[in-house]
Parts: sequence; C-alpha cells; structure tokens
Amino acid sequence: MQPTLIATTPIAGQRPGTSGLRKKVKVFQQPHYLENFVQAIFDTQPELNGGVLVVGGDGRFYNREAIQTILRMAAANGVSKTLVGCGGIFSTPAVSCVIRKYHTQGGIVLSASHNPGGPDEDFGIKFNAANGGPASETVTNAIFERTQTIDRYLTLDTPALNLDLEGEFSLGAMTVTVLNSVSDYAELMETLFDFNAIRQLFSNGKFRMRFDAMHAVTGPYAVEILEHRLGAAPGTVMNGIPLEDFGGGHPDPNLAHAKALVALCSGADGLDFGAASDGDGDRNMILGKNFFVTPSDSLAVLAANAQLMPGYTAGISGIARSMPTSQAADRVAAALGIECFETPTGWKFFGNLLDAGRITLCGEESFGTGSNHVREKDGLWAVLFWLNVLAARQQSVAAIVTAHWQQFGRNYYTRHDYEGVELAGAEDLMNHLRILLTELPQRKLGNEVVSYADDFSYTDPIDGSVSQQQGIRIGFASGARIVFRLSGTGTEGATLRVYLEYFEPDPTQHQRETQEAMQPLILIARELAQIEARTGRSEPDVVT
Ligand code: VG1
Ligand code: CO
Repeated sequence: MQPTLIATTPIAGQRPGTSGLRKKVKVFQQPHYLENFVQAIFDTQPELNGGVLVVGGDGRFYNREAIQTILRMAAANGVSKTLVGCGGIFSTPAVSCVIRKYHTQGGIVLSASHNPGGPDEDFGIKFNAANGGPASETVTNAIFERTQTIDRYLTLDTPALNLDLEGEFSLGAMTVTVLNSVSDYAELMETLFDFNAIRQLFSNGKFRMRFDAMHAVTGPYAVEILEHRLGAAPGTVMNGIPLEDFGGGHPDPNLAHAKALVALCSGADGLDFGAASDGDGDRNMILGKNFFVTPSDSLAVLAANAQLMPGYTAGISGIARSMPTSQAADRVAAALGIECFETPTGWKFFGNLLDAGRITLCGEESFGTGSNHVREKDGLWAVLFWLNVLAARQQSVAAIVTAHWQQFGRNYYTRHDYEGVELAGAEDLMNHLRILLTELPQRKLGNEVVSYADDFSYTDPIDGSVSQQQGIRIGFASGARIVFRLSGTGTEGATLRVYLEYFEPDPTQHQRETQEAMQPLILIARELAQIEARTGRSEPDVVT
C-alpha cells in the first residue's frame, strides 16, 4: 500500500515543555496539528524507519483517535512494527518498561499527565527514546525545529484498527501488536519487590489501605498487582476505572486533589496507608495514618531503606533530585558515601545519569520517584516500594519517617503554586528576580542571610550539554532555600511555582505544622518577588 502524502504548513507553538507538547484538546483537534508534530518525530528520528515503536496513552479524551492517526503515520513512515497497549492504554512507566524489554527504537506517550481531561481540557504527546526515557532536550529541540519547516506528512488511507483485541494485526506493511497493558510491567515489579512479604502484610488482619487511581491510567495496573497478585481485599483500589475525563477531577495526587483519600487516612480510625497516582501513572502520593509524606522526604526514606528491597540489595550507586526538590536525599547520599546530583526539573535530565549507572534512585518534589528499573518516574513502583518497607520494618509510615528525621534531621518543605496568572506579569517577576541576583549575597532578608543567589544552570556530567535558566535559587546561610520557576506543563497563562525549604536538625522541633514553620520564609519569598503586585494574587492556588 502506497503512503498518501498530505501537504501541510508549519503551526506555531509546537515546542515541547517540561514533559512533551501539551495543549488544549481543541488545539490538537485542529487540522494537521497532531500530524505535523508526529511527522516531525519521524523526520528527525531516522532509526524509527524499519524499527519498532511503542504507542499508548493514559486513556483521556482523544487518546484513541490520536493513536489511530499515529499508527497510520507510523506505517506510512516505514515503521516495521508497533506495540500498542490494549484499548490504547499504557501508563508512562509501562511504556518505558516495554521499550526497554523489547529493545524498541522508541515510544510515543499520549498524555497531559496530571492536567484535567475531556473535550475542553488538555491533551499531550511525548516521544521517548530507545533507553525508555523522555527524549533529551537535543531531540525535542530538533523535533520543534522540524515543526517550523514541515511541508508534508505521510499517512495511509486505512480504516481504524480494533485496539480492544490483543493480538497481531497488519496495517499496510507494518505489524501492530496489541499487548496486554499490564503484564510486562507487573512482571518487572515482581522482580524488584518482596511480593510474599507484602502479601503477608495484607493478610495479617490489621493493615488497612486504599489506592486511589483517580479514574486515570493506573486503575488496571493497581487492581492486577495489588488485588490479584498481592491479595489485597477487593475494593482496595478506588476510582479504578480509567475515564476519558477522569470523572471530572484533576488526576493529580496531592493533598488538594485527592481529598477523599486524605479523609480516609485521617482521624482515630484512619487507614494505615493511602496512596494515589496521576493521569499517566508516573506520580505518587504516600499517606500514613494522619501523616503526609512529602515527595522529597519519600525519596530520602526510600534511599535509606533501599537495601531491604530484593531489587536493590546490592545498594544504590547514587541519587539524583531535581533542583527544587528538598535536600533531604543529599543527607542520605552523604551518609551512604554515594554521589548526589542536582538536575533541572523534568525526568529527561535523569536519563543520562541512569544510563551511565551513576545513580540508582531519583526523584522530584512534584510527587515523582523512580529508579533505574525504567527511565520514567513510576507511581505504582513507589507505592510497592513503600509497602515493602512497611512489611520489612513492621512499623507505621509515621514511625519510619519520624525515625528518619531523627537520624538525618528534617527538611521542612512546601511548594506554593500561583496558577493561570498572566504571562507578562509572571515573566516580569522572574526578570525582576534575575536583576536582583547579583546584589543578594550577604543581604539579610527577615532573619535569614543570603549565601548565594543564581539562575540555575546545569551541565550534564555525561554528555556535557548545558541547560540554562532553570529556576532562581536563593540559598541562605542556615541551609534554607527559596526557588522560583515558571511551570513548563501548563496550557493556560503562566503558573508560578515557589519552592521553600528549611533544615531543622533538632528533633524536639520536628513536629511543627509545615505552613506555620515555613511562615518566615513564605513572607521573604512574597516580598522579594513582589508576588501580589506582579501577579495580582495574595494567596497561592495550590499548596503542597
Ligand atoms: C511539572 C513538575 C515536574 C514534572 C513535570 C511532569 O513540571 O514540576 O517536576 O517533571 O510536571 O510531570 P512544571 O514545568 O509544570 O513545573 V508529569 O507527571 O505532569 O508528566
Ligand atoms: Co504524570
């Protein structure tokens, strides 16, 4: 079958952000919008011609249609085989797992992650390379550049494939294998964790938990792994059916958007463990009884307990965290005598370090934790890791984290988001801070003295590539930090993120309420950046 060549013209604004290209569904539905971007992937990634490509998404509105378009274009562009998740479903970490397991040349993930879904909400597309990880900036820049000159795309004139049937099908000269979305991933989890120990925890009659899939992609994964393979009671997974609009909610596992789960873990009768994952299954939130584990602390605790896991008995080679993530993990790395890296926000920056074996664990404050088992952050992996720690230590979540603080000190941490603010105001605010940078060192702000101030620049230790302007960092002599950056995943206006951290070595001061404990730093941040004057907002929209 001959490919059909369709003439097109460049469409502005197809530059991928922190994690792929994210826009309103309505934008993606414009003629040639998706096609231009997909063709730019094929035009810049020649190894896909004759290669194998993984395709799947988080099940949101437009997922199925986009997959049919991509399959036709893949066949027309000479891809020899595609591996597609049944029903078009693949979580982001499952795509990474399948790329690696079958040694494919890459994958395309359809998701806007934690952003809401539905005809008036968001859609996204992301290319993952042969290592299973999000494409590097070099690759995403090349794709973007291609979108600016594109003048044609290739497709086939074929009817839609039935994606709800596992098996092998043909599309032109290309084979399409529709895979069970869960099994390869579930098998990988069985190699990393002590499933017997977790099974015993579930059957001891005392342990009570819920996993909130938020009507997003992890529902089928969690039901299979937690309820079927590990024997958790039916109903342990809540909101387990993936819906095109996530039931109308934000599939964002945090205190603001997973309120029902938080309520279940609160009070005298609260559950022992609660966990949630996001739209595409790469984020995680961990709760104990009346206890919230910050993602930064979670990374540190997992690192300190890694050797208890069958998959990490040999120990970990190093840890990396994104720059705004708290420095709790750095303390564990120092105690273990291993390397610790600070990277820009976004999982793509961990890829080279993982490939080179320099790190085993990595994480971001934005509810992302992962390891060298795949090249994406992995929500259910983190949940299983925690369950395995609980089973091995036979202690509560609160007891484990509190003991961790006693040993390493506590990094109080919070992030304040000002969402959907005017872009011009947000950019002015960042520029205003950039101008201040040189005069800040040694200045006293509140009770804190600035020791350094910069616009974070990262040189990749493996390939030497440099990424500049990755966020304003202000470090204080006390070890406290304030970081300002603008989100690269939003689809409307700008989102200002303010990250605040301070270190408390004294165990008698470890039980304070976070927002209250952080109040002096919050005030410094607001004043310094003139947040209210420049954004018109007196309070953040989301506090995590
Ligand atoms: C946010 C988070 C970042 C994360 C990214 C993708 O980016 O801050 O840590 O890697 O989302 O996560 P930004 O640019 O909006 O701050 V996911 O789960 O939405 O793919
Ligand atoms: Co996500």
